[in-house]
Amino acid sequence: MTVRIGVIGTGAIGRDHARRINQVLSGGTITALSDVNRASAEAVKADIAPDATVFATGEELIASDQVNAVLVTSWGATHEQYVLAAIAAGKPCFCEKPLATTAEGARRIVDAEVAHGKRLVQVGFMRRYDEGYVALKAALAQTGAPIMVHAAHRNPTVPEAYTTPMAIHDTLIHEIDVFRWLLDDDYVSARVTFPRSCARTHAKLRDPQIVTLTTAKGVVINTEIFVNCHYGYDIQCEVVGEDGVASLPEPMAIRMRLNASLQNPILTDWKDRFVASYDVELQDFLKAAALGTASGPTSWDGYMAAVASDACVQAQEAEGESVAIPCPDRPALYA
Ligand code: NAI
Ligand code: ISE
Repeated sequence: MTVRIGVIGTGAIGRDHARRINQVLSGGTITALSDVNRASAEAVKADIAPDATVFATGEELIASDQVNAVLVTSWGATHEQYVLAAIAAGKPCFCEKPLATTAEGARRIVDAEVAHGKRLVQVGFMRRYDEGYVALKAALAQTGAPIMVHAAHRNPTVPEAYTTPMAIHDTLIHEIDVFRWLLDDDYVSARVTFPRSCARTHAKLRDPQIVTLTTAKGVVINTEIFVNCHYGYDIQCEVVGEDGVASLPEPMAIRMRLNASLQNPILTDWKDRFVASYDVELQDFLKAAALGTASGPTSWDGYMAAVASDACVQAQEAEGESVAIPCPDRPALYA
């Protein structure tokens, strides 16, 4: 069966996911597009999905019988309404991170999916599909029980509208999810400290910042978020265990001996860093959607990430103070 996909939000990642579904992956085709900026949806139709219908609203797209599954790739604050509409229509839905911009919003999605009684939602936490993180998780069997994690999430630059809390719910949210998965653990507290801000930032963005998360098993995770690092897109992670240390591999790159130096290029764009992971996560979505369900990161994972994100934003405001992170009971649907 070819899954007929409707895409809501055809900006950077919506366009890229539409491309991979129509040009790279198997089992899906883009039949519908919608964006509040209609010209953006029309441009994706012209460039990638000539047979797709452009709908005026996401709700009309979800209701259409041209669509059996939905990709929500609009701005984070609009995800909840579309995911809830997809669940109400009984259609599998891939939602980019964040599932919702507040824990309450993500909980409404969990409750709706539980009431539906079957998984319909996959959250776009693509790092769980990254070869490097998968290998790192496997290596933890040899390095022994984790004690500490040292990590960094560095972007060369971010748009002018990016503010201090976005470092958590737009950027750190990837680490928040991937460390829960990597360590098979949940968070109990968060603390944020700020070094002096770098010269390239602006008044509404304290950058960089250091987030310390403590897990239920007592692992302490330090993550640097530095979104004006200038030199490249760089994701680092080192897990210190009882018997050894395991590190996330660097992306494949050609090492050159050139001009009296040993050089190793560094990527500059998230699209390139995780290109293979996006392919694998969406192939997984298409496979499950063909069966009328979803696999991969769940609404519960999206909710738990939102709970931790909210606590981290509070910890930013309480600079240096520890903020507790609740750990609610997991519904049986996500066991
Ligand atoms: P973008 O700004 O390039 O595109 C978002 C699009 O959504 C725009 O075309 C905008 O007009 C449209 N839009 C906004 N509100 C809408 C609404 N109510 N209904 C329909 N369309 C609407 O943003 P980008 O970078 O593509 O990000 C989109 C989402 O994807 C965000 O949630 C972001 O966090 C996530 N993302 C995930 C990444 C990952 O690595 N997994 C990487 C980049 C983005
Ligand atoms: C962006 O939305 C992403 O998800 C990227 O993976 C992340 O590195 C960046 O900081 C976010 O703004």
